[in-house]
Amino acid sequence: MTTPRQSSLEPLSIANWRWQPFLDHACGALQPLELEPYPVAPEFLLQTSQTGSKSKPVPVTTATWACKTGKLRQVRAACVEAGAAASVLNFVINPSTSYDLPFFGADLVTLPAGHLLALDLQPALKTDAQHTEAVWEKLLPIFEQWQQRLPGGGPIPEEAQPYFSPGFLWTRIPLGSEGDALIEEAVKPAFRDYLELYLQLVQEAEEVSPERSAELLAGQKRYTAYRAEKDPARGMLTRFHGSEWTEAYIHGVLFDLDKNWT
Ligand code: DBV
Repeated sequence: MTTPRQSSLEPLSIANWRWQPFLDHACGALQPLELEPYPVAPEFLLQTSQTGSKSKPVPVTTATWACKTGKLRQVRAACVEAGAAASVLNFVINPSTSYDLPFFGADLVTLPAGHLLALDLQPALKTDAQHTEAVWEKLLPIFEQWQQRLPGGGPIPEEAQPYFSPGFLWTRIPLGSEGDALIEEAVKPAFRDYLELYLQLVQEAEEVSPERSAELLAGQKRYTAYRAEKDPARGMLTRFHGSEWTEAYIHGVLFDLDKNWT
């Protein structure tokens, strides 16, 4: 059961959802900032459905937690709980283009075949040293510390390269108690460290010129268009909630920069 919420900022709690402690941690870490609700239509705040077979239906919950601050255009968590079929926390922070900041991206995905886990501070302008150097210098030691504890995630598409940092933590972990322990002992602290560094960068960030802001906006638009076009969750969400709802969610909530960039 998930209690309906009036606003994206109200606490989100999904029963038996594997990634709840990660969302709780992120919401807690954001609390010191002045959080405002981010407008999200009711059908995207909470959507329920069923998957599985007619004789063995599995309830599905997809819910959104979101907010904004003076420096962060949109902070949003897409949360999916579908029992053994899927459990997902996709958490993205989109900074305002008035600040030279990367995106925070986390994709924590549990499917019947295992866990797929991605964490990164993703650049809007990957080949621009002014945008990346200070971030990568601080991120790489954190990345190295946790990466050595985790199996590699395998190849990622060549076309995705412009959107990753060298601190892209990407792992696949089998289901079961050993995997659970690895998530607790390495993925959870990595998530905390990446988010802590990100929030430190946000705190230190100072406003940039309108010219710089225009460059950042162009980079953010490329990134967002890529993520919306290639969203690996499209198939799953379409199966759960239909194509019309899914396209409106992807373009209108998850990757909405084109619609809501002011
Ligand atoms: N991914 C999203 C959103 C999701 C989501 C909004 C609402 O961007 C879930 C949910 N990711 C999701 C699911 C899968 C993946 C896979 C359900 C499994 C798809 C499947 O196997 O059916 C990282 N996520 C992946 C993959 C990568 C990432 C590389 C594998 C893609 C593939 O095999 O085709 N997503 C990618 C990434 C970030 C991210 C780098 C940012 C850190 O969020």
